[in-house]
Amino acid sequence: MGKSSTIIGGALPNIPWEDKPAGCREVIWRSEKNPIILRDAIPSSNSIFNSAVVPYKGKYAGVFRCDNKSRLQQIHAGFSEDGITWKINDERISFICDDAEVGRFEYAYDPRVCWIEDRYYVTWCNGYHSYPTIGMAYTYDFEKFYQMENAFLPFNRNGVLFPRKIKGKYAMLSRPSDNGHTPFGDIYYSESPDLIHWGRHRHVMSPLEPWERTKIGAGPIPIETTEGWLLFYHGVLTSCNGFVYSFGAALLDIDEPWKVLYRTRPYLLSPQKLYECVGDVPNVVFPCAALHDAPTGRIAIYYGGADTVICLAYTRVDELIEFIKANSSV
Ligand code: BMA
Repeated sequence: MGKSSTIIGGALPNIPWEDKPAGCREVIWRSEKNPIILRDAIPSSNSIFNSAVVPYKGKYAGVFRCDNKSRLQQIHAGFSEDGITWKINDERISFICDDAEVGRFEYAYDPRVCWIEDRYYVTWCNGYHSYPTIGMAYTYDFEKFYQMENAFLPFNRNGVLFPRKIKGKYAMLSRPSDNGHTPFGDIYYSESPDLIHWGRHRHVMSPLEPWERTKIGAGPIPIETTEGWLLFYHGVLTSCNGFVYSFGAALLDIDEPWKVLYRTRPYLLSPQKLYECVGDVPNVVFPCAALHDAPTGRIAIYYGGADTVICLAYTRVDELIEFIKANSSV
């Protein structure tokens, strides 16, 4: 066997964790506590799913997709001692923005949160003149959020920042799309000197295997490892009964992340449990965040189930990377 792979990053000793159940043959296993956040966790919500959590002051904070009872898509801040039991604000995030044209709220969904240098950045799918694009904001405390320029023109979704500059530039993955349920979609890479102006766009990857044949999109913030950037991404199959959302993983080159080194031929997790198969949109697992503990290689993945609830799954970096390499389609 080769050298074991490790995460490049800090320690998170209080990461949510459950050991792999005896007899489990999968490289990723679900929490016994799933779903960890129910659809009605706050009084105003129809559903809470596809959300992002990060370590914050020795505890956890997050930005949650809470569709309200008029089915408006909104994002809310939340806090947790342990990453499992959450207190989510009942009011949506009210962004501070000095440009009324950018700050005009229409809808917001599928947030990601990324610590870069000295603050947390939030990216999300942001309604701009009725069309989806990548909204951006930063916060220091999850109380005040300062809205920045939209990163791209419509139509775009699944904007995911890298946690550090790459060759002196900030970097983001995104998925150009359309105004509907988008029956296509590749992942692209863009860079920026200032997190405002984005360019030097590069193609990263297209759908390949049957489970992801319709479209793919980046999930959690990529995790830096000794083997490259570890990216979890969702892939969509169009069945005779509609879309099926699963997720897999890829390893991207550290300095030129548009170069895919390996990616999983089989999915890592597909909708199979009741809370993934039954809900407002059946048959969806949609990861938006992953916590990691470098010294032990433990990874906790947060994903939405059936566009209704939030779930947790676990893996270990060395086992996962060995699996990706041994089961790669590139
Ligand atoms: C996508 C996004 C996701 C959602 C998925 C399945 O287009 O809207 O938020 O989980 O569809 O409905």
